[in-house]
Amino acid sequence: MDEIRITGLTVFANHGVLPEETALGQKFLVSLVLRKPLRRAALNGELSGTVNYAEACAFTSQFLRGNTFALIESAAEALAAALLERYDIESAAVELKKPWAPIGLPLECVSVRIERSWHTAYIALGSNLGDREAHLRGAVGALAAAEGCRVGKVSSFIVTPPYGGVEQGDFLNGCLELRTRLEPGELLGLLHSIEAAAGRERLVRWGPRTLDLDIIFYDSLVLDSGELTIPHPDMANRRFVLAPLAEIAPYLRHPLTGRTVQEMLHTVEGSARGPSCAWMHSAAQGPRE
Ligand code: A4P
Ligand code: MG
Repeated sequence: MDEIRITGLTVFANHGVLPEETALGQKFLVSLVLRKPLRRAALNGELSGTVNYAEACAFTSQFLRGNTFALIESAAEALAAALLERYDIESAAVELKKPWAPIGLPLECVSVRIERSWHTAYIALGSNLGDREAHLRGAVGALAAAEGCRVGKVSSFIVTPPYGGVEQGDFLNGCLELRTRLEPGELLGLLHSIEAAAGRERLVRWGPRTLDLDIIFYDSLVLDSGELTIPHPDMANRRFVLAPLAEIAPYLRHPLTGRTVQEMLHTVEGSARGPSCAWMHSAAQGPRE
């Protein structure tokens, strides 16, 4: 990925754990690496297609002077988040050097360097209790309003029979594309809080719920932490996930099997075809089969 690099911007600011650091301030040196495709701007010569580095320097300087953090880690984290929100960039690396760190020993400088990015996640939504559509729409709204999240494509919502053997009402299911600065565990925490706000109770595994939000994909990450499995381990068997996902990302590939969403959907539909497969679609969309 192309990069815009800013090196050694000097800012006098008040970050530090010691009272004299916040009271008196000291010198910081900031270096940034902002990643985004630059070819189009390069060929058009249009400043709007790139990051105006003069403006980015002014913003960075103002941000670090206008806020006070005990840790340079926190200052770098907050600055990276602010840069990702402000500019149309894929990632921001921030290095913050403290050449005058008051440690009572001579040193050249102490520094932190972090890199933060936008990620693309796909979230499956499901509800089979209460006003199902209101629960799904509420979840889309809550994700759109959440810090560090931007909702992209949203599928239509489809009515599906319950999967998993528990006798319960039909589900309304959908999928959405989410651009997010959150790490996978943080995203799961956010999904749980949105489920809780919709009155979700965990009584029966695979049982009825006002709202279920599952992470299907997160970039091409493969993760099994015990608490979180990505890609969702059962997604390839679930038409209620694959059908809406195929509407918004048919050519997305499973990072382990290499199969596209559309291919997985065809397999599930092939194996489920028969008189017992009574898939229904939302009234808004009309019958599909
Ligand atoms: N967890 C692990 N990986 C993930 C992930 N990728 N995304 C953990 C989200 N959560 C993940 O989930 C249990 C735990 O799974 C979470 O705390 C998280 O740490 P849960 O939502 O609390 O419990 P659950 O939903 O009852 O179990 P599970 O296995 O998540 O069920 P699913 O997969 O959510 O399926 N039929 C139709 N037609 N439509 C549906 O939407 N949904 C289910 C539930 C069953 N049948 C359905 C539908
Ligand atoms: Mg779940």
